[in-house]
Amino acid sequence: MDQLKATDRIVILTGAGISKESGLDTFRDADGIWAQYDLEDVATPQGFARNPKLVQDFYNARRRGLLDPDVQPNAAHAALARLEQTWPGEVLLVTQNIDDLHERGGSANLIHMHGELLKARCLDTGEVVAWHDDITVETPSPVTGTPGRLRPHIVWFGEMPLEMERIYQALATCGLFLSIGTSGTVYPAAGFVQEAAVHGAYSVELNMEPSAGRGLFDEAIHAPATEAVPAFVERVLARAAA
Ligand code: BJW
Repeated sequence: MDQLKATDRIVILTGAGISKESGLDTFRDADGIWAQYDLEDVATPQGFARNPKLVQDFYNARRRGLLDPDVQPNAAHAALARLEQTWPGEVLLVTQNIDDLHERGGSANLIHMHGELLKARCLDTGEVVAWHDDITVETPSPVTGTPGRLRPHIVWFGEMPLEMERIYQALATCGLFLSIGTSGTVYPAAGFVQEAAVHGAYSVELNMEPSAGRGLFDEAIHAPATEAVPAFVERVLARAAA
């Protein structure tokens, strides 16, 4: 990391592991979401077409979980907001998470590449609206008034993640790439480290355990996010002061 300059852009990819200590489940840990649900049923367009009620109920439960007052941003979310606010160069946070804990933690320059749980999308117009309530198979779209034409604003398997052009532009021009709390198994996010590295970025993984892409990073720190991220952010900010 010795080459990192204070004017360099930093790109950070986060995954479910960063929100685990806030009380939200990851996907692929032993107690994770995919141990309870078949992803083909709840996270694909085909699953939604087969059984919309099952999919709406799955996201209704997760939306209610996110809105639980006990679920709050943790020290890792706060540290990334401090980095964005203090680092002289640009800090772009790209999250795979559909929760809003980064925003609540104070981050502003943020892309939700897999969508947002507190938004819904009209199936007829594509319009995206803020949404905090349950959605049933009869809920009218607030855009057209047609019942049953509203889906969670989530990117499912086989669908194109959001804002990819902006993400790849940032990856091609960053000096530091961080990957935090993600297993590195879902593409295209799992390939971001190679994209950044090929353009000369220094890359660091911060995760509880070695990810699928561990060998692709220049450095790895394996510890809970609430410990590893604040300490690493202080290390980066020390470079701005140097
Ligand atoms: C801690 C911790 C603590 C725990 N501190 N750490 C074959 C090869 C390559 C690609 C493909 C392929 N076949 C299909 C594909 C493409 C497919 C894909 O990647 N599949 C793979 C499974 C193989 N990808 C897609 O379809 C994507 N779209 C796409 O590629 O578009 C192009 C295209 C379009 C059209 C046609 C064809 C191509 C879309 C992917 C959508 C992902 N959606 C989900 C669900 C929706 C959101 C939701 O419901 O929440 O997004 S899946 C799920 O996985 C979710 C997550 O965002 C995503 C990543 O998971 P994440 O965040 O990494 O969580 P975990 O649980 O896996 O890992 C957590 C980590 O944290 C662990 O390592 C823990 O150790 C750690 N941890 N506690 C720090 N306290």
